[in-house]
Amino acid sequence: MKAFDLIIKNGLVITAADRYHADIGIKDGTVVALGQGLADADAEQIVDADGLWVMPGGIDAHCHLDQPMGDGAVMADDFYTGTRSAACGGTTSVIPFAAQQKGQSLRAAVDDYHRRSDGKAFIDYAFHMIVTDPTETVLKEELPALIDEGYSSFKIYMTYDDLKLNDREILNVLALARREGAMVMIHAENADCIAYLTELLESCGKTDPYYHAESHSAIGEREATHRAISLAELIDVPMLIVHVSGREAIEQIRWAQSRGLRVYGETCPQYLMLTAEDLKLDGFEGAKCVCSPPPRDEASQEAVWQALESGVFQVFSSDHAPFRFDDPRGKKLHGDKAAFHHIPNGIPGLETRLPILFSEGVVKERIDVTRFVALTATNAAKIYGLYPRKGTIAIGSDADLVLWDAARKSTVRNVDLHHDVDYTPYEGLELTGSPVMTLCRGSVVSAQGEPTGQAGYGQFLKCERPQPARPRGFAKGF
Ligand code: DUC
Ligand code: ZN
Ligand code: ZN
Repeated sequence: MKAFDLIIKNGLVITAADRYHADIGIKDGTVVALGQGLADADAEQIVDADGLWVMPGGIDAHCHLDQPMGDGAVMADDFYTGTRSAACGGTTSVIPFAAQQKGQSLRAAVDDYHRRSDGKAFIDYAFHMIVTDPTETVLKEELPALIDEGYSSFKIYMTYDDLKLNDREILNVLALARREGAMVMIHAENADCIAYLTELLESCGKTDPYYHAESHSAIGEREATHRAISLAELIDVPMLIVHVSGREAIEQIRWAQSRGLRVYGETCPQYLMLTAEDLKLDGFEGAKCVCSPPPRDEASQEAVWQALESGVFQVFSSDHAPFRFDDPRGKKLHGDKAAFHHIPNGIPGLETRLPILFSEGVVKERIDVTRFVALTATNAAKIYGLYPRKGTIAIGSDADLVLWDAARKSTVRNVDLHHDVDYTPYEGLELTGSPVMTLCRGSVVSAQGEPTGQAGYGQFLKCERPQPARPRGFAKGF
């Protein structure tokens, strides 16, 4: 028997810490050797990566697949099309959400999500939970048991009537997370600010998609971000603020971090590439860019770049929330003249996440490639308890790799993507750099931008209690 199933030869290996030329020896899906001049004769198969960059496969730590919506809208992507698309974009693990409906047990939500994912994924996956109903049973029994079983992160909401928690409920959930060592993600927008502005805009007849952006104000996002941070400080528990859209919220996170709080931040491609002006596209077309929080303005885009560069943000996710545009179960759920607040929220982005950050960030020299790796893979693995199995290239880690052509030019076209959404907000965007081959546990799941893997290959990943979820230890009495 040969020492390796596969050697990836001659590539430039890049991790969040280093870059060096090396061959990678893979056995049983795991990296077992890193060195120069590994012998061809020792491997069943050779891939020559000469001229290519070899990076950890992406981890998309925030995406929505086949998530039941409750209002009649249906997500365009399930685990089959979603993970296929992710693989073609260089991603090897995804962490979507098992969402609890109010009144539902969390266990039932997780079981349902396993049924939805079972046998469908091209790449590996874990679950975050969405906690909408933190009853005594959920807090005292279900969450501790589920965290033990490998669901060590959950998202809570400060807005949306069917999802939001009040401050007291948030405190209860944070205290539980502190006791159990789980990571809390929070959607920080002020629900009453949104409701007030929505009513005001509607009463003036301002109902076009663009007014979604006005109703979800940066001030409301800032207030909620500050409040979330304060609640986490009170309990002394780390927290990750998801999908941060711009300057105001960034200032709050930077302030928290400068005071030594374990507050982490995530942003997404839409906050770099889109502005509120994109919601003004002709007719109903602006609905294609309706997501929450909404894209802001150019100054905010710049602030997001600076926060990526300076380390305010640890995680760069897609927040892929896929709704078809021309579909009565998608963006046109309430017709093509629907008021902005009836448009399903979210945009696609699983496949374009890495290429956009690489092209706009690394090629344009806004961020260094090691930070690119940290933002797209390593930090998510650490923050969600998957490291070092995932998110790096090291002896003993899963052979989750993306071979990258740093010079290849391409243009984003929806027809070339592998999700099941009928548009991309980035149509026509010119990119430099793209994935040439993606391997999940040593198996090639996409090549030259096309899927080569198999549904059902992807495995469910149990997440450990993350190190970054540890409290600082100063709170008394909890
Ligand atoms: N929050 C998300 O995380 N995704 C889509 C819409 C939303 O409000
Ligand atoms: Zn959200
Ligand atoms: Zn989301």
